Amino acid sequence: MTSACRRSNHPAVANPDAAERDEDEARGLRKIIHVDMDAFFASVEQRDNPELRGRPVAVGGSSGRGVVAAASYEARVFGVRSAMPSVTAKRKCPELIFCKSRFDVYREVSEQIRAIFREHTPHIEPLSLDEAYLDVTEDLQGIGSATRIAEIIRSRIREETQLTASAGVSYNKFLAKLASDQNKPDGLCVIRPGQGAAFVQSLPVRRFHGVGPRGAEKMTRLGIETGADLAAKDIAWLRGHFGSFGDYLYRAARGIDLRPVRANRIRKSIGGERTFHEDIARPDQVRATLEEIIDIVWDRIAQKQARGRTVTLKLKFADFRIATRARSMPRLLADKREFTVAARALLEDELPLPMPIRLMGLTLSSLEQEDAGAQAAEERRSAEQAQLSLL
Ligand code: DCP
Ligand code: CA
Ligand code: CA
Repeated sequence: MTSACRRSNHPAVANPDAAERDEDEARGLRKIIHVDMDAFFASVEQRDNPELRGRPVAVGGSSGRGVVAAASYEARVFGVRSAMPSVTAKRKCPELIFCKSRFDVYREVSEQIRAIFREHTPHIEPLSLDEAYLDVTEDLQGIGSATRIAEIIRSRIREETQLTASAGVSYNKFLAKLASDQNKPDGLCVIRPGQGAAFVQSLPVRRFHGVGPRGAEKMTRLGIETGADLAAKDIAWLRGHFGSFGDYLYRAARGIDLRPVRANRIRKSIGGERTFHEDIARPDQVRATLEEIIDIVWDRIAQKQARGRTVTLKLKFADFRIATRARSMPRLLADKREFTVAARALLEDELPLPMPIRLMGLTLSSLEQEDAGAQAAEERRSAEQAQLSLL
């Protein structure tokens, strides 16, 4: 379609010109790849059963209420799509062959492709079994060109799994995801700095990640069909109609996306609470309950290997009033004993209770990773500067 995105199925893509690359780096632009497997479940079934190759295949139940989970590209020619009732699919394509899903195999392939991603970067954000964002601004093998890395990954996936993947390369997640969809199946698309806004504005808004069919309908009602229509609206108008999603849309329409690739979503707190069948008030009962909650919550903390500085006790009284009491340490709590001491002290300060409680909860916050969060915010700010400089 647009000149921004040439089709390229060959591994031997030349590295982008070195001067151009240095310029991106000087601007502080990131290098993001989005990889997505082609007709994932259906391709796995075709791989494992040669009789299915080249034929229209649907993964899912063929019975009355079944739906199609995945359709092979041969089936798509007939209009068969994911989430379509199987009855409809059969009507559109009488030759359609139905296969049962085999999640253990899909999970295995998913693990194989993630291992390939890890050869290039630790910054991997999976969106589902068959796709992920990779930040290769600084790649582990020092290859330097995101386009080259995407081609290497695609050919490694083919080698290891006998399946094809498509990839999109750009300077943010939003554009990389649009790009991976552009030349499917077995395609690659690169959106270079300076091409993002024009690329986005040429597309129908239903292709934007996060818009969805309902969102697209609402936009049609508002007279918005393409990225260009969206770009014509000011931010106040977008916020008025879409709330905080309006901010995302405003930037997306200009090819700007500040979201970092997140290997693990940053957790702000970890905890648990319990609502009682009958309200409790007696100090011995309240203390015993606290001990149980300490055990449950500490298990979770240990499982996630979380470390934090703040312990918060939450009490909900019979009249539904909620009291929270927190205690912060100057350093990370070392172990369960310190957590217990803090929790008990918080409760003792509230005893005797002014009235019975219906709920008690405990959380640990000011977690270790929050510092990483502050760093990510800083990175976002400089990424915004860099992307704005393209406009
Ligand atoms: N899936 C599902 N139900 C849906 C959509 C998808 O069970 N409504 C499953 C089956 C797909 C897999 O998730 O194979 C990946 O979904 P994609 O949306 O990435 O679609 P495909 O990989 O099948 O096709 P494409 O080549 O368009 O990516
Ligand atoms: Ca896919
Ligand atoms: Ca997918």
